[in-house]
Amino acid sequence: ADKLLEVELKKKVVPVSQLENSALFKREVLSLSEKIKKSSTGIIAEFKRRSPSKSIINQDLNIQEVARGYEKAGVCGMSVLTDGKYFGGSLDDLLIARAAVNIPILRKEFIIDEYQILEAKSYGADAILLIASVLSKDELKNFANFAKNLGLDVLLEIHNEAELEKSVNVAADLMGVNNRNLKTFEVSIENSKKLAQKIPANFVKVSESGISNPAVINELKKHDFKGFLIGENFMRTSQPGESASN
Ligand code: IGP
Repeated sequence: ADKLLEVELKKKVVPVSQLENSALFKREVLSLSEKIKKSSTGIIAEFKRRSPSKSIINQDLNIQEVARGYEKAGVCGMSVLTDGKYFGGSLDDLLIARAAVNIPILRKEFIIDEYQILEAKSYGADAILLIASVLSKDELKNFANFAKNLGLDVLLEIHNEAELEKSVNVAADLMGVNNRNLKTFEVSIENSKKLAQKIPANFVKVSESGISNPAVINELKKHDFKGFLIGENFMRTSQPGESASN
């Protein structure tokens, strides 16, 4: 599992100038954090075909249909995995989702270079993920500023107190507590509850992974969580949108 966090940058195929000149790069970005603040449900629904911890989740789904289902269900945003190696996603998935819906979209990727942030915007994302366990404090700061300058929202993911300390001064909009340990794949909702009160109030709090029912969400709401990132629970079904509306 450790390999997951040894991230390699794929080739920079498209020149930066071309990314910056794309039509999607110039579109008006939708704010995920603002949407969540105004919402009473706070669901960010993920499109994830497979994962290193669960192997195949669902290979048969059409992303366009799933995206429309999620939008119809009234979710705050959609998370699209673009990592191919471990999650079976791609930038094409991002493009298809963008063309299908008009809700904020998060590019779910192991970001280790500014290039990927430019890419995110030019393929239609509204928000990016930065993972504290893969980046240094300076990288977190620089990448967050870079994304904010492009008008993108930043979801900063932490898993423990050391990562939280490293992240408090980063200009991110949302702070996500991953309930899954990316090294051991262990999942515990308690992790969100434990870290909640230590997260500064300027961040919209998001709980990520292993959320499987409304009771858990209600419990997390008591700990001031406003956003809930849910993948597998929706993706296991034949109609993720239907699951998201329940
Ligand atoms: C969704 P779940 O357990 O509902 O499928 O989890 C999401 O939190 C998870 O996919 C995730 C993730 C990540 C994936 C959280 N952080 C970082 C890849 C990289």
